[in-house]
Amino acid sequence: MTTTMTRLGAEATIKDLNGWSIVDGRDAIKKTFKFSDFNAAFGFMSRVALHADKNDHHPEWFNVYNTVEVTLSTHDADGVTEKDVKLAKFMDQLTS
Ligand code: HBI
Repeated sequence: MTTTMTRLGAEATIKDLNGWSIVDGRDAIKKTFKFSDFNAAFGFMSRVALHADKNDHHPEWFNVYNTVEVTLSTHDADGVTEKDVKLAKFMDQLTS
């Protein structure tokens, strides 16, 4: 399966997603995930990490205990692409 590298723009993208917002001053999207504890947060990160590496598309993220702050952008395109949408949807599915 091929994935387009066309920049979609963060604004257009979040309409299609659940709870994501635009990063200030950057063509990127972000979402803060909250879990019951560190174990649940790290479980989520582990699942996402394996998926991300398989697809060669990786999140920027920051974890403290039960909170994972995620930023998605396609570095090679310097903006939000279909790859970010797919990864965001994967994360939303894991947490829905
Ligand atoms: N992850 N978010 C993101 N954006 C990229 O452009 C990217 C990536 N992971 C790997 C990757 N690109 C590779 O194609 C190389 O650029 C290392």
